Amino acid sequence: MSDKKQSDLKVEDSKAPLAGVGGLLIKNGRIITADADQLADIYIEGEIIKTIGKNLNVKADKEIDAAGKLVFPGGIDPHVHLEMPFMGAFSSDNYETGTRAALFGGTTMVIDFILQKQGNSLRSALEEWKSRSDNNCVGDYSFHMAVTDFNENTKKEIREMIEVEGITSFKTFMAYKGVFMIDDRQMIGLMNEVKKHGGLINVHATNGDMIDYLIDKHKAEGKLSPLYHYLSQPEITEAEASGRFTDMANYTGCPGYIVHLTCEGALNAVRNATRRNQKVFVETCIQYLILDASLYEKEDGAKWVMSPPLREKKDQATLWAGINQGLVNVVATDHCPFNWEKKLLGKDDFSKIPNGHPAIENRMELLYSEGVAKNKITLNKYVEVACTNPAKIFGMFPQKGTIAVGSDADIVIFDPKEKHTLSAKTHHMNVDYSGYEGWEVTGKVKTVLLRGKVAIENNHCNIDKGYGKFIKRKKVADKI
Ligand code: DUC
Ligand code: ZN
Ligand code: ZN
Repeated sequence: MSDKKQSDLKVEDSKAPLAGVGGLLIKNGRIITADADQLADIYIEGEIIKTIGKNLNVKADKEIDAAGKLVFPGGIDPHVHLEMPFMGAFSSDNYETGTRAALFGGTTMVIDFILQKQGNSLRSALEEWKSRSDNNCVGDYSFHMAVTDFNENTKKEIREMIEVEGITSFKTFMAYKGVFMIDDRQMIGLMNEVKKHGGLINVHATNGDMIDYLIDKHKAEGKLSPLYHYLSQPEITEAEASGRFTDMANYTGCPGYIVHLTCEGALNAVRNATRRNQKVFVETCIQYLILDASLYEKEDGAKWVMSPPLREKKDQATLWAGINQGLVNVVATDHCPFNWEKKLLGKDDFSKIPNGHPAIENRMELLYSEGVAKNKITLNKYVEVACTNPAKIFGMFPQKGTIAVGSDADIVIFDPKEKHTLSAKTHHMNVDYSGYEGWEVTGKVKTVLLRGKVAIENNHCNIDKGYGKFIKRKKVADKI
């Protein structure tokens, strides 16, 4: 263990006079941030971290002994879909069950997606989403705004979303034609407007026309099983769109963020773009790092039908390497659960299977177990991609995403040795299967604090819906 990197851990002198009274003290933990690793105590007053130091002299109301444990900033999952209307169903976790499950898994904040309806305003979409989320979240949350119809009216709403609502990132789809997809002309217009006001464009970067062609072809040939969902979205569809998106972002000078990047071809497109010193961030999701397309040949392959689909082992290797090269900046989930009954809507036709898979609760533990415990990434890198980079990229740092004096006391106490098994029988997500049933995991989230409150303790959630706060975000980071 290193004791020397301390750049964002401000550590007080242990012989200092009384550092606080009341409040909550976490003692003897091994505190990990994106760039530090330190044995120290954390003293919290109200919602905020007041002091960090060795052997703090504090008379606290409550003490938690974290000896032998890792202490991380609360996880931030910037890609979730809660209670989202999609493909004939609503995703099965609502704002209460989804944010609670997230907390059980060490994620204290999520960013969900509002979807504009084509022909309607961004404002009306925001109101619709607020009607489901207001006062219903257990954990903290924010929204990205998906622009599915960029026109003169939408254009006027961009500034207001950023300046007034604190919604600074705008999602675009290069696929799902007729529902969510915008064409390149709209993309360029939106990029210019978003850039002008200091925002960021998120993109689902796959070539919708190529995919629609392949779906129709497979269906005409009677190829209808979940395997053909995968075969309708080959790597080239993602590589092409990722390259086109980064070219358009470079041309307009707008910062970009590619969501759920899955494969070598797409990452190579970004690698090229970064040679132009362009600001383009990359997110992958936990499933693309650890699951592969062989699952589509199973009888229950619909469980893993998501877009983009799972890929090959060589793509997993590329993504792990991309994390270590600093090309992949974030590990999220694209949590979008549907109960098995809904997945069966596509039992005779893969194109009718609601796309999405549940992972909001599993991300932090799986990334630790498969990444850190198997020596693929360091502890600091783990915190960087799961907590700190999402906060920086989406304009919440250092309020969120780190353990530092003055930051929100969003903290995870983690036992790196405890082994357990993932199962739908024990998870807290509102979905009747697990994509990781029987998966043996090393490392367990034990205690979670959200803005100073002990939210999760002894496998119990102590806070109710309504505690979760909407976080207004600042303009996007210039660099991370
Ligand atoms: N992909 C999914 O799998 N689900 C929700 C939306 C998306 O793009
Ligand atoms: Zn997507
Ligand atoms: Zn998504």
